Order: sequence, then C-alpha cells, then structure tokens
Amino acid sequence: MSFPEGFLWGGAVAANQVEGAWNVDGKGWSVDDVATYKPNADVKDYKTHVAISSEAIEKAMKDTDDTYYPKRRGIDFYHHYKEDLALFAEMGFKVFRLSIAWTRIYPTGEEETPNEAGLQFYENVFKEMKRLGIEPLVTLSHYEMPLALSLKYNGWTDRRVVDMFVKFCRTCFERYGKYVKYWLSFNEVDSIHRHPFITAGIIPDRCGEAGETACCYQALHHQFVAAAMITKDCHEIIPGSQMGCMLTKLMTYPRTCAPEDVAATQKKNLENMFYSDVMVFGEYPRMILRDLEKRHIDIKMEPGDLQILKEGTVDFLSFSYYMSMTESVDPNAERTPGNTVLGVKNPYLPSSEWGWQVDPVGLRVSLIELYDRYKKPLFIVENGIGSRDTVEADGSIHDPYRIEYFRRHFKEMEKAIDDGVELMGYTSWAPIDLISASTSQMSKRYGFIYVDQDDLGNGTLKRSRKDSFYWYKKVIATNGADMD
Ligand code: BGP
Repeated sequence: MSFPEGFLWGGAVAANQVEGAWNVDGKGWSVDDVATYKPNADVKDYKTHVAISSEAIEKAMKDTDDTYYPKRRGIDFYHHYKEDLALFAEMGFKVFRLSIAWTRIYPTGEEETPNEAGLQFYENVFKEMKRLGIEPLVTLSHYEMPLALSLKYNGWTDRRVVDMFVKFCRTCFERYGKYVKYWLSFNEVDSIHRHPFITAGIIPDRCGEAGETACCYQALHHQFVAAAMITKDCHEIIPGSQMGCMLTKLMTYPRTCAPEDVAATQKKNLENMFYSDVMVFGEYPRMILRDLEKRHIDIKMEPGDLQILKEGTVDFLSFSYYMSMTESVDPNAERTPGNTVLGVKNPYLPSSEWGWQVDPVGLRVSLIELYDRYKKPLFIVENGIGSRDTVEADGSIHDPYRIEYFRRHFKEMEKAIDDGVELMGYTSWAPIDLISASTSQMSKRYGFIYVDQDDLGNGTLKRSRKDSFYWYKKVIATNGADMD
C-alpha cells in the first residue's frame, strides 16, 4: 500500500481564524468580528457558543476592543504570513488551503469596485506560495460574509446576495487565476442549519413568521445557485481550474443493529449527503424534495435555477472529517457533541476534552462511501484533533496524542486508496494553532506549530515547532511511507 505520486499533503486554515487585522487596509466588518469568546460557557455547549442576536451584534459593533472577540486578532497571519508559509514549506507542504475574506475585497459586499489593498494582500500571499512551491487551495466562503449583508438582507436569505457573491468570486478568479487552480465554494455547505449566522449571515430573530428553518433552506438554495454559477465562471476565466464542494462528513453508525436504529441512521446519513448530492449531481434528491413538502417548506426558485444547478456541477468533492457518532431511537441514549452536532455516544470510541469521538476507521468508511456514491475525486480538507498543549521548560512541546491521531487516520486513508478510492490530497486542520470556529478559543490547539497566545489574546505570538511538526515533515518527505 502507498500514497500515489504527487499526493497533495498540506494543511488548512480560514481567514477569520488566523488573519487578525480585522479592521485595517479597508477591510469591512464580517460576521466573525462579532463572534465572542464565552469563557464561562461549557465547551461542550456549542449552541451557546455559536448563538447570536441583533442585540449581541449591536453591542459588538460598539466594542472596538478585541479581548473577547478573538477572531478579530486571529494569530496575526496578516503580518506573519511569510514566516508561517516558510514553516509550512519546511514541513514540505505541497498544498495549503486558505480562504479569501470577502470583506477584504468588498467591505460591505455592495461596492462597485474592489478594495485594492485587500486584493494586494492575497496576491502577496499567493506569490510567496508560488516562490515556495506550495499549491493554493482556496475557499471562497469560509464563514466570512460581510456583516452589512447580514444586517441589510438577513444574509443569504435574500436572492440579491447571489449576484454580490458571484461578483466577488469573478474578481478573485480574474486577479488570482494565474496562481490558483483549486477552488472551493462554501465551507461545510451543510453547516447552515447548525450555525446559520456564521455560515450564511442569517440572524434568527430576523427570520419573521417564515421561521429560521425555512430561511435556512431558502438561503441554502441561493448558495447552491451561486456555487453553480461560479463553477462555470471559474472554468471560463481559469482554463484547467477545478472547483470543489465542501461537506462536513458527519459519519453516523447505528447505535445497535435494531432495524429502527438502522433506519434512523440511514436517514441521518442521507440528510448529511443531500448537500453534496445537489452540488455533484446538479439536482435536488427526490426524497429531500418530498421531505420538504411534508414539512411544508417551500423553497422559492427562479425560472432557470434547476438548469443552472445542472450545468454547474463540481469537479471534485472535498470534506472535513474529525469524528463519527451513532444514532438511536432510544430517547435516553447518551449523547455527545462533535463539531456543532449532538450525536449518540459510541461506547467503543474515546472522546476528546470537547466530546468529539476519535474514529480513524470512520475516515476509511467515509472515503469509500463518498467515492462509491459520487465517483468523483475526493480531497480531505480538514482533519485533526483539538487539545491543550504544554510548552516544557526547555521550550519543547510533546504532542504524541496528535501524532497518534494522524498516524491512525493516515493508515485508514492508505487502505481506502488501496481499495481504489481516488484521493487527491489531504490538508490537516490546522497546521498552526488558531482560533476555534465554534468556541473562539485559542487553547483548543490543532497545530503542528504552537502559537504563544492565550484565550484572551495575551502572548508574544511566537511560533514554535511541536514534536508533530517533525513527524509530519517525515511523513510528507516519504509520501506516507514512514509514519513511525
Ligand atoms: C470546521 C470548520 C473549521 C474548523 C473546524 C474545527 O467546522 O470548517 O473552520 O474550525 O471545524 O472546529 P473548531 O474550530 O470549532 O474546533
């Protein structure tokens, strides 16, 4: 067994979780700039962490301090990007996944002309990556939409946001087409129901009598249409480019072999793959349309929308995989959180401090299921474990649990490839410690590189190599042959 020649090993980040510089060089307010760190909330209570309201937004916009708004400071990648890219190159990265913050390019989303300082920043990053021989994999929407569109239109619920997003993407394709050939539209496109605000700018208390669920499905339809439109634009503007969709793979097993548990699990997995079904097959699954009909959810579609979906299907499917869960019809089954969902606990698996259940075999199961369903090349664009790391007196950082996590997941990837799955590459989440999406913590560390900063922003931002840095470097250098 081995990884194919040219396998794209690397790491992934998101602008809102690393860049900082939230209000410089013309950048506008994004939905992340009002996300707060809630030190007293239970880290497993993700609903509290991702909750938002008009009142909270108003309060945040009056507060220019970033102490309790960690995504405003990130890890200051905006000023450290050359140092960080050099560290990624030292590990031997073939690819680096990053996102472009919409509000650096169009501060409110409605400007006629883009913000040149914002365009220049990302061009500098891509030039440095080209110099280092690292291929960019660019996410166009990674929870970073303009707050102005959220406040004015209730985010993606309004059809007019489609054209604004398409304008932003065309600007990126035209400016960066000579550096970037791999693109992703919406990060975890399925996450709109889990955190509608950071995913689609939807403010629950503005959903009116239609209600939040209907708003989410309408916004999601607009995102499906926009994703299909930009896929065609990407192919036309950048010959040879590839556009992927990005799914949270929420692998779910039946808690028992009781047929009711199996049926409930099947429903969960089909619901999870509905989003990639639309973006890969270019149409809504019949059973989803029937489910929406039964729930009296009426998605307003414009004439031609279904044709747009059909003509704008993706070239590859990317996904995040952190953990698996089970499903049971037993109302008393113990549940555990994982990546802003609440699954039934699997007694055969260990859990992280945040409750996420570690399941390397589940990655192989996911790869085979997704490849069998879609017959498209796959790309793992997020996988990793958040944990507390300790800096020893001599400055070393020992993270054997992280090495073990990755080793076991890489072994399962290798088995899936050996079974015939076409896997383009792998970007770990995240190569460098950054701000957690759900809890806005710095202390939930993912990186091969440690960043000296705590949850309240205290620290020097000094970067340090953890033991796993050297381990991953060896894995990449041997294309996965040496994982000891
Ligand atoms: C995914 C997001 C990433 C990343 C990851 C880890 O949902 O796409 O942005 O944050 O989750 O989650 P967290 O940061 O909440 O630990």
